[in-house]
Amino acid sequence: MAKIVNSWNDFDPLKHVIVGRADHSCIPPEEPATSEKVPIDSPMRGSWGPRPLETVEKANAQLDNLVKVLEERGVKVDRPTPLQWNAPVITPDFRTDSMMTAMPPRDVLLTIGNEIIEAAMSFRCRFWEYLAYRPLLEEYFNEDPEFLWSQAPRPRLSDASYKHNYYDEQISLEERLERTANKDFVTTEKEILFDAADVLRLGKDLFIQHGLTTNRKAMEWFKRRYPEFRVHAVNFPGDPYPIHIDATFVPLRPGLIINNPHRRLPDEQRAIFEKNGWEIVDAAQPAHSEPPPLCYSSVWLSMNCLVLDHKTVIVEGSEVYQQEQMDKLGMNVIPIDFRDAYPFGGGLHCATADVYREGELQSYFDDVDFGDVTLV
Ligand code: DAV
Repeated sequence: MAKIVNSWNDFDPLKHVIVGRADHSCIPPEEPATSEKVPIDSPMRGSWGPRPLETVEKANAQLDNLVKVLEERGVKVDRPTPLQWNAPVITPDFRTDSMMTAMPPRDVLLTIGNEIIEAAMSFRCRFWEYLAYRPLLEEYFNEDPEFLWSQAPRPRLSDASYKHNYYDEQISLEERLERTANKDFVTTEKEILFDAADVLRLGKDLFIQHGLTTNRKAMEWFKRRYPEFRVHAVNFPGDPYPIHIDATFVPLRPGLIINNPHRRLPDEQRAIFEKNGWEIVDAAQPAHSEPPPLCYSSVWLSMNCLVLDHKTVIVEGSEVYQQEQMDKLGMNVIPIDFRDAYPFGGGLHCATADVYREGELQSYFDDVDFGDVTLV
């Protein structure tokens, strides 16, 4: 029987990956978690339901092209089985009137070595999203005797999981930034909540962003669940909507990370990297001043790249400044048009989830005298 699942970081040679699908995607109705993420002046506010079919088709065409490029380079690609997302979610604790998508597998599935964990996501509309990946996980389980299939404790997502009246009036950008700096987010600490895309895996160290989609209790869970790992809470004060670490802090190879210049890692946390010989460089400016229509994410999807190995990276086709910077940093860049997929849940990193990367578990941070600042 084959070894199918193995991945300890985002940069070792990629051999097997899941690429999302946009079919049946919906804009979910407002709920305590999502109303905080959708900017107040976005046309997505107040309108929900199935996304226009022509936008689904365009996104799927770009996702299919990504699959083709990966397969041409010898990467095996699997695809999820989307549900009919235009249906309510009803549990003993809440009701919401539609689900969302199977476009960003990165949010749902966290691969740590030979384990894939179904995340404890905070959006009610994403409560059943992991079901789209079940056919694949069943297959991996049947074929790979070492594959560990896990699910984080299922959150109940009752009203107790959210702060209420958190944004009952339009709040200013300054106030949002202040809340980020004060680590004041919409989710409470009632239960364990995290999106997989908030977890940056660097071998034995997990850097987890505390933000709108991941709380401190999740970090405590990681710490107890993986005692052999070092778990670090990181926070990026310049981000008014801190959701997912992969348009903020993106490793390209051992020793090199690009950091969103508007969301710099605080100095005391930077020191950990510098002390261990890592270079953190400001990412290039995005080529666009606005995200595409009906998109949740910011223009910083420019840095949401998919690293294929220590020298090769896929970058969005129109992001010329990011491509140029990657080139200067010694990476071979494969440009791929992907903006039509952005509205469905993000960029090239979001749209994928690791199944197999070559390489073993390594410790990249041997100077482990981190002080108190980042340890949970
Ligand atoms: O900058 O809007 C997007 C990350 C999506 N996974 C941003 C973060």
